[in-house]
Amino acid sequence: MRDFDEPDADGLSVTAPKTWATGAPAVAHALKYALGQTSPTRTALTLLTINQAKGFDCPGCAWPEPAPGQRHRNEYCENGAKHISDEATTRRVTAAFFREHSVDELSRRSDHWLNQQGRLTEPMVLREGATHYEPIGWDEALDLLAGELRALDHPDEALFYTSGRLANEPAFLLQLFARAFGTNNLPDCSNLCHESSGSALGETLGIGKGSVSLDDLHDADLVFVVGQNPGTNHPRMLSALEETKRRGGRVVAVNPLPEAGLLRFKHPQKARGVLGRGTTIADQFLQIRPGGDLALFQALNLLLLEAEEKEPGTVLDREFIETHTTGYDAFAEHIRQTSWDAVLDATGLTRDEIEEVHERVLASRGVVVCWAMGLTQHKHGVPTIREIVNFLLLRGNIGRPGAGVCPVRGHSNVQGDRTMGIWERMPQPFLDRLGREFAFTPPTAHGLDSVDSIRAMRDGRAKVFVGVAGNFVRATPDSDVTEHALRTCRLTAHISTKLNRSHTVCGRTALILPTLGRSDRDVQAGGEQFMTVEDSMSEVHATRGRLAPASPHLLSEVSLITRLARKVLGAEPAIPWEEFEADYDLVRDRVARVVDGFEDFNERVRRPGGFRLPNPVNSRVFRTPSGKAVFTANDFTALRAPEGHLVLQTLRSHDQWNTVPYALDDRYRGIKGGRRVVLVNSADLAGLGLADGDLVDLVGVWTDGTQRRADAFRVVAYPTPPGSAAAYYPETNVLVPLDSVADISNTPTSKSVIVRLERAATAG
Ligand SMILES: Nc1nc2c(c(=O)[nH]1)N[C@H]1C(S)=C(S)[C@@H](COP(=O)(O)OP(=O)(O)OC[C@H]3O[C@@H](n4cnc5c(=O)[nH]c(N)nc54)[C@H](O)[C@@H]3O)O[C@H]1N2
Ligand SMILES: Nc1nc2c(c(=O)[nH]1)N[C@H]1C(S)=C(S)[C@@H](COP(=O)(O)OP(=O)(O)OC[C@H]3O[C@@H](n4cnc5c(=O)[nH]c(N)nc54)[C@H](O)[C@@H]3O)O[C@H]1N2
Ligand SMILES: [Mo]
Repeated sequence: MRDFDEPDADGLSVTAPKTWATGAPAVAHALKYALGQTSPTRTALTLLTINQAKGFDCPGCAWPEPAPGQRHRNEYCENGAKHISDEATTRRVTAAFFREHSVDELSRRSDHWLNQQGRLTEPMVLREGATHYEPIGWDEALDLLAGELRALDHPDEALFYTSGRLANEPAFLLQLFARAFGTNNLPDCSNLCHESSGSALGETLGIGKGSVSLDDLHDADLVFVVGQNPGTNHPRMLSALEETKRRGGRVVAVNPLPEAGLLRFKHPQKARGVLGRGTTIADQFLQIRPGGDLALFQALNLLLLEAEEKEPGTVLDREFIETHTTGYDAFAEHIRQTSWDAVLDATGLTRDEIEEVHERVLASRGVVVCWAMGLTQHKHGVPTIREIVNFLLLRGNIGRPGAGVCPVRGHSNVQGDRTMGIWERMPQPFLDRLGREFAFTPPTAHGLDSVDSIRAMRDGRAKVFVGVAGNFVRATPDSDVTEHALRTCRLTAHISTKLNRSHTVCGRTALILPTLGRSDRDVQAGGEQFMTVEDSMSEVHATRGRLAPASPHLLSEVSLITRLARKVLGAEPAIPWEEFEADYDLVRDRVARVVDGFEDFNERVRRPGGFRLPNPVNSRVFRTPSGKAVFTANDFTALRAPEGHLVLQTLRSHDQWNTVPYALDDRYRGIKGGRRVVLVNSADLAGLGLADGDLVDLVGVWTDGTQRRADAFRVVAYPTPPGSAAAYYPETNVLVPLDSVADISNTPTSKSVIVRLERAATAG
């Protein structure tokens, strides 16, 4: 499928990829984007309060802030600044805009164009059979949605999708509402993101979260950065790694692409960073084949076992293994079967490279492994992360300073949303506490995750879709199938700040319910409110918007959810929705009683910097059935495309935030002015009879014989490992089959799509 009205590849220019990230140009880029969206005063007001103790949490990513006294005046990055300017924009989407543009026309606009129209300003409805959205009052809009929800044969015919933009208070209320209504159908962006991490860590360590703090990272002797592009997606992580290195730690980066930020970093807030060569981040860079990480860690584990055999008692932490783990014997036996030929084939690395990493491990006491989508979005994502846990357990690198697991989260509050109960399979003890607190019996059957929600809509089992933040249609795989699924709904409703494609792929009736953003001031009957978030390292703190709301007609997410709940459930003395809307402290009081680790929530979150949730793993308490950390035996296979095909990964450019491209450049990779590019190494191109600059269609092939097509991509010769390619998400989501998911976690395999390149019939 040709992707809407994306500009043609003609405007595109390609130069050599960069070998360093951040630095002075980054700040200039951020300011340029900010001033293109809003006024200098608003720019100053927003950028100066991002991530400051009394300001708002940067919605750019989930990387933690240093303790209040140690923050930079500008504790944000280029991309966070772009992100916040995008929300603080002075551009507006009004009723007149919707009169002018039909839904059909809007559905043919690009993601970039839709986002550039500005902030949504008033509730809109697309009535059955209509061609255009029209204004609707808040009361009528919520009545309409409540009426459709009440008319369902069963609450499980409703879906409540959320994205990690949602703060804790509305997240808690949303899951409470869904469960009081009678369903656990709470699919979220985490299903598409770090679900594999949650599955693997929950099973092996008893909690699906990372264990390290910023201090642990600084103090580590060795940090692995695996399957992650921090220069673009977590720029502030580079400052942390710079500190690790300053203290003598070492960094090993594992990635199929030589990403700029992994190689060298120039700190934008320090003079030497702006002027100098910057810090070399990776002491060792392993250009691994896609999907090869499980084999790599298995080989490292084999080397550790062999080293221990040679010098017993010097390599493994025997005492830790004995006291705190189970499954070691079966694991060790399995590891001893590892074949080096198979490892080298799967990883594309040399044995020397792997031995060098092994030497670094032996020389290091504290080891931290960080990872993101390069691991989770593969078929074997869960076993890969389990193998990383094995690797850390062997030397007792769990539950002591300077060591541990660090899944680097994406959305600023994606971790908090889970803590608040946004999960289709929340554990029974949580449901019991929730039910006791609010005097009802929550449903116990597991709900639908994101992929299963698409199947349910497709098959007519789900009929009302409510999206709270996010852009479901563009975040999910198999775009044609997903769009069709949404169009079969009786009603689709989106609580959003900005226009996106999900608003244009509508059920029989559709609602746009515009809401306040992070940077907007939130005033309720009980006065000015703040909300709270939890970052990637379990730090919980307040976030408070400072700007006048984008429009006087906006409702906060809390208002929207509580008002909807009242309309659907009626007056319910056990759940004081109206009081919750007036005063978010009252919501936090309830969170304190339902959610582990939130005692005295209101008091503690008002302290500068907030508080850190306890992670039992750090006291070597493992909430697994055996009460111990679990060694697992995992099998790897080499990820290979058939002859004439490539393994395609779908990733982010530097100028996008998830489904929303802010601009059409990817500076560090040398791409300018276009997004329809496919990066392939020169040897593969030669073998395929193609050359840099050619125009091709990407044709996805799937095991059931079905094919999927994304048209008109410019070929860019790029140092990808043999047999693999890369292109941007969401333009390539159309190629990811709905049934191509990670084992156990059900996460789409966005980093391994089998494609072939067909010369495009016509240029442009
Ligand atoms: N500016 C900006 N910041 C963001 C986001 C954004 O869109 N823009 N999104 C946020 C969100 S929600 C998330 S989840 C994170 C995502 O952060 P990342 O995970 O860094 O995002 P991706 O662009 O998907 O990059 C995946 C990386 O994994 C590598 N990779 C792919 N396959 C493999 C593999 O098999 N093995 C290994 N070792 N590496 C592999 C890719 O080459 C790439 O460097 O970023 C968050 N921060
Ligand atoms: N092929 C492929 N697909 C992927 C990925 C990939 O790497 N490859 N990555 C996956 C990952 S990691 C993720 S996390 C998902 C992301 O999926 P989502 O979280 O669903 O998508 P976003 O692009 O973050 O959503 C952007 C929209 O959120 C709304 N929004 C922004 N701020 C707010 C707010 O404060 N409140 C409300 N109510 N709305 C707001 C705006 O209307 C905006 O248009 O995509 C996934 N999809
Ligand atoms: Mo994500």
